[in-house]
Amino acid sequence: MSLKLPRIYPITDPRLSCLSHAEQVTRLIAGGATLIQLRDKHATPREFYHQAAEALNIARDHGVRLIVNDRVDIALALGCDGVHLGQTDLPVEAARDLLGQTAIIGISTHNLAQAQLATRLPVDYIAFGPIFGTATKANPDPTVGLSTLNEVRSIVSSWPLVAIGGIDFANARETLEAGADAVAIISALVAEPTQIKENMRRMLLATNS
Ligand code: 3NM
Repeated sequence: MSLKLPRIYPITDPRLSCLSHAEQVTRLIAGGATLIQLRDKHATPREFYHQAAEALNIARDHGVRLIVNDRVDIALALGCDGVHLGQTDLPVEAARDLLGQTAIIGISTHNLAQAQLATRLPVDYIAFGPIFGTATKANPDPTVGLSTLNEVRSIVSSWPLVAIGGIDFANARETLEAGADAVAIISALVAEPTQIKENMRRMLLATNS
């Protein structure tokens, strides 16, 4: 069965927010998040494991699904709901073999060819970006814009499609209207730690059609 994505897909960032993954997850859930990705480009695997375990306890208490960025081993060890893989991570097929059929597996794509290729992989959603300029990701691919997102929408037909990169209060709605099923967001939600709950709540309201 095809994955039903919530329209707002928040991603944690401990450096940007100065908060633990668990604390960000708590605040995002309070604001209405139902699917959250843990992303950590700096912690050691052991530290990320412990932080993800803490975050998963909170998510489980609230019936919220948790996806781990890059680390299939951590998702598997903890029994998280899935992984989000980049173009240089473990192959999707290998992750599927390890995590099983019920795990949610998403893949990042950055151009039309990658998006096309992703439709032949055992993934549950395809992410595409960066749609707009972003300072959150190191060495981002070239910005693709809404018209390319719209092209990807037709290439991937009914595949669940996540737009990512530079999405904020000003452009989230038009990004969904350009064909994304969900928008994945870091800085506009978590950069200001005291506003995470309110930002999540406002983002849901701003995109309510
Ligand atoms: N992946 P923000 S852009 C993690 O293009 C990530 O695949 C991207 O952060 C991609 O919402 C990006 O702060 C950064 O722009 C998203």
